Amino acid sequence: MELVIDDILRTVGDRKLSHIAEKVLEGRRINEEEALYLFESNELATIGHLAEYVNRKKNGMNAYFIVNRQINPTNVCVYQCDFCAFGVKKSDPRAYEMSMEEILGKVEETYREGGREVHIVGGIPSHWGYDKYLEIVREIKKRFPEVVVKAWTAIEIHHMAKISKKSYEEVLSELKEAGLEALPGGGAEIFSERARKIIAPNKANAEEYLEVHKTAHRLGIPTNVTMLYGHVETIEERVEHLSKIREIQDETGGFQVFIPLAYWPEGTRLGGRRTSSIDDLKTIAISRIFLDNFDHIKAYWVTLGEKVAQIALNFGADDLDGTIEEEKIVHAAGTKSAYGHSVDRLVKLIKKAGKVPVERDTFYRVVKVYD
Ligand code: V47
Repeated sequence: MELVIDDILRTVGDRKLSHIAEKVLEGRRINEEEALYLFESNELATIGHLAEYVNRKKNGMNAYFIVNRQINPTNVCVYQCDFCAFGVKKSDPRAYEMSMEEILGKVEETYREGGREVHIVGGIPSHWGYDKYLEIVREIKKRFPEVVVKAWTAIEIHHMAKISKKSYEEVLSELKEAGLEALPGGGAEIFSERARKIIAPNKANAEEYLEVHKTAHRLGIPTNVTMLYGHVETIEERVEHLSKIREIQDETGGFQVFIPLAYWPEGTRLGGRRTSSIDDLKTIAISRIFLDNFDHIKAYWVTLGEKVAQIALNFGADDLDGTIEEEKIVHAAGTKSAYGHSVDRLVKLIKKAGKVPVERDTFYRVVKVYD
């Protein structure tokens, strides 16, 4: 690590950045204004070094992945958010809905291949009752008790509460009883009311999303949290998003990992452009530096692409997500990454990035080290 510190101090050319670097190296928290300064800075290498310094103190040379599968039971969605190319109306020729047998068949495939987790999220169809969400969790857990069910975003939980006229606490307790063990981080998008009004005006707002997560933490359900960036949000709104997350983590400690999600525009009503790799790496690195109370930052290879994800593992990220098998949401919006990866491929990607591949479970317990 000495070498990294020397490099950082040698390359810092401006006084403000130098002051921020000192704070980070001393393990002190940076404030919103300093995070903003980093976003506005072009000193990408310095920011990356600092982020990697923080990451190595937390995770050493480990880079994590999980053998998992994403299952999206339906793409029918009442919300029709402008940034999303996955959700469609029921009448759309692309609309699909998986039967329970199909869902269980996918879980079985994953289980036979050593899968530890199923990550289940989908569209929100108006014809599904609350029981449907409970039944999917219950049936999977009944047939495959060893598989961890990480299911339903805060948006889906909010919807379930609305249609069942129950509180978040009741819904989450009943899902936990049925076998749900963790919540994925999807649906956060960007917390800013201004930007949310443009990209996702109809679904649960930031307060509701965060209240679901806080309730889950109180009930002992760990959750992940995301930020969709690169659409209409400003840099200030990104920092505000990170700040809200850090505040809640201080209160509850229930977030396992932060996942910045780069926006893909193809096939969306919102349109726009792809993020640059410089923006992707900066966002990962600043997240790592700012979120000092998070253990893990995920470089989601689906949105970043495999190459940038590898670089991100040296810019503060310590996790690639997993084998996934069949990613559908970001592929609908044009990502050119694979739909899934074999364990061999993920191990190679991590080794070539200079890190030690570590297979983990949903809760970041080590399953196998590929030394
Ligand atoms: O909430 C939708 C995003 C998310 C687009 O918790 C898009 O471990 C880019 O949340 N371009 C779902 N992104 C994926 C997600 C996730 C993925 C991996 C791991 C975890 C975890 C969570 O995908 C949505 C939305 O923010 N998304 N459309 C798009 N056009």
